[in-house]
Amino acid sequence: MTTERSLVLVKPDGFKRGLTGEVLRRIEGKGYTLAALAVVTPTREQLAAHYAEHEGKPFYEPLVEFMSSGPVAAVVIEGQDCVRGFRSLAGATNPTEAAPGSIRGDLGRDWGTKVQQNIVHGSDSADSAAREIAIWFPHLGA
Ligand code: YYY
Ligand code: MG
Repeated sequence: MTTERSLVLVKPDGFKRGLTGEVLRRIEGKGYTLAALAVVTPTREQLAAHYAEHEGKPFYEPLVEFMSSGPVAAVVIEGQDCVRGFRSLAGATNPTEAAPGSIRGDLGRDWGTKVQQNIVHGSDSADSAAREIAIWFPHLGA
C-alpha cells in the first residue's frame, strides 16, 4: 500500500464559480484526507516554478496569465495512490473530452479561449507532488 500526497489546485475558474466545496466533497468522498488547505492568488514566480515543464509551449503564457487572474484553493491531499486517483477524479485535460462523472467532465468546458479552463490541477507523479507541495506549502516537509 502506497500512502502518498498530491497537490491539487482549484483553479481561478473553479474558485470563482464556487466549486471549491464540490471538488473537496469529491476528494473526501473518495476517502482521501486533507493535509493542508489555503486560498492564495498565485504569483508569476510561483506559477513559473509550478509549470516549469511547460515553459516555451504555445499555451504557457495564457496559462500563467489565467492562473494569476484570481484566487485559487491549494490543497494537499493524502491517501493510497492518490496521485493517480485524483487524476482519475479530475478527468482528461480537455474538459470537452473529459468523461462524464469526472470533475472536468461534469463541471468544465472549453470556454473558447486559448486556455482550457479545466477547474483543477492535480500532480502527475509522486515526484511532481513533492516538488509542487514545496512551492505552495514551503513549510510542509516532503
Ligand atoms: O496535467 P494537466 O493539467 O491535465 O495537463 P498539462 O498537460 O500538464 O497542462 C497543464 C495545463 O495547461 C492544463 O491543465 C491546461 C493547459 N493546457 C492548455 O491550455 N492547452 C493545452 N494544449 C495543454 C494544456
Ligand atoms: Mg500536468
